[in-house]
Amino acid sequence: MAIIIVNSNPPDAEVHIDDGWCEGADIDRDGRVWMRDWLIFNQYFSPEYNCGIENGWCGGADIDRDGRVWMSDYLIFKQYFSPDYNCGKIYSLGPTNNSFEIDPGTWFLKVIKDGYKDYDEKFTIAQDETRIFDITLIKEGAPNWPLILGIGGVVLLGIGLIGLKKFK
Ligand SMILES: [Ca+2]
Ligand SMILES: [Ca+2]
Repeated sequence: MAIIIVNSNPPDAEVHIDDGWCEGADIDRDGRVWMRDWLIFNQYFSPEYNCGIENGWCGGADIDRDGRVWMSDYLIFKQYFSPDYNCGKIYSLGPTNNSFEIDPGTWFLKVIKDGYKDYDEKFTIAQDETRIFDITLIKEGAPNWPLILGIGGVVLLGIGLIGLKKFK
């Protein structure tokens, strides 16, 4: 086993880990990598570095968490693109300011508290390793998501899908 110690400020947040949700390509975590994920992915697809914890890694579209949604993310995304439900599950561990035993491997840590942005971090932990996370949660601000996806978004989706087919 491995051990993670998760502290948060403010305390009393919920700690979840998941097994990667198809390496993070299942952006909306519904169990498959499909149209809704593509919409989110497409919205952030850009060579600019502007993703981080403060914007939830561009809504999760920055799959490899390197700060931008670009080719390295696209390669992971297209690998899992399928209408089948075959992505992972979430494990609820308990409240923060605790230690938890987990299996070694690569995990996504999520710390959730009402009124605060979800904290999200990918980590890899070895057998018998102990890792400490000291997390400062950020207050919820303006909504992350545009409320309306305009016609432009639909057109981009169409172009994107044609592009995806070509690459497949
Ligand atoms: Ca999905
Ligand atoms: Ca990336």
